[in-house]
Amino acid sequence: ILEKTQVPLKPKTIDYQKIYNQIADILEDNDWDDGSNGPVFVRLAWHAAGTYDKVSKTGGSNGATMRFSPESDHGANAGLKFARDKLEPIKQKNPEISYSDLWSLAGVTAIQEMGGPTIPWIPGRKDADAATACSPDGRLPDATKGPSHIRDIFYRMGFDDREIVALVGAHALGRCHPDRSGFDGPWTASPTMFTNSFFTELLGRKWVEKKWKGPKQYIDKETGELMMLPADMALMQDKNFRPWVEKYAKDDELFFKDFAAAFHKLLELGIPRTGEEKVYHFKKTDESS
Ligand code: CCH
Repeated sequence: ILEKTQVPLKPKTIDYQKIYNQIADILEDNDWDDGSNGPVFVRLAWHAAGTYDKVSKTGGSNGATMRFSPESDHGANAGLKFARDKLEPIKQKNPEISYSDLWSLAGVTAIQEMGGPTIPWIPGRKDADAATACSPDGRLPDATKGPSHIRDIFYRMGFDDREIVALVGAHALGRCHPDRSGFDGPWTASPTMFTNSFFTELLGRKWVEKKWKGPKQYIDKETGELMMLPADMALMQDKNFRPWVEKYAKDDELFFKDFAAAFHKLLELGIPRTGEEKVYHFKKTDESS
């Protein structure tokens, strides 16, 4: 017979929309890049999750292992400490949310608030308490490489060609920093707005190799102000990727729908689920009345 004292306490429900709103409040930042912390939050959520390996079932956003060395020092994660530090006050205000949920929620918030699609989101990630759970280096894509490398990396996570192209459409946002990746410049003229412009720019401009001492990258011939990585160009050059680039350039609704599904899938990689969990659809702050 189960005594009353043995009945497990109902876990405290967390108001995730409230935390979403708090993250939305710290996105605008006039001292940062193009005036928004959004792009670097998206990159944090992606690099936390994109270490997943479907065969060994290791890596992924569960654990928030990027807090620890060596994962925090992996070359691919250069600059993401800024993002983690900017989210720390939100963690202090809401100690009940795990870092791993907070980082993935920050990615969702940033995409939605910058005008992107609603991303269904599920909480429940648990933080690891030691560096032993860190993902090995080399699991995130190398921007200097071509289609076969991109496929190796994303197939390992469980994505197909269509999902890969949709996900890289996030490069509508943000920019490359010489002191982080070594590359330089934004992909689009509106780096704080989530649109399909990564695809329209990729197809619509003439891209030439940038003449400089830095790593190989492309700039647009006309203005020299926009950039593409070799890995971005690969999407246009590969015969199975390219049809998706063309579809998403023409049809932003299709892009939004596919991106939302693929980004949700990315954030779920490696998280134990029963299928009974509540799925959240957050209200954007400009429509919360
Ligand atoms: Fe990315 N990305 N990314 N990326 N990325 C960089 C910046 C951002 C690659 C390389 C780079 C995705 C896929 C890929 C963002 C989101 C996503 C940078 C510059 C490199 C290099 C970093 C710097 O210097 O600060 C490569 C290669 C691939 C795939 O092959 C995916 C998937 C996503 C999300 C869904 C965002 C956002 C940024 C801008 C960050 C910022 O700080 O502005």
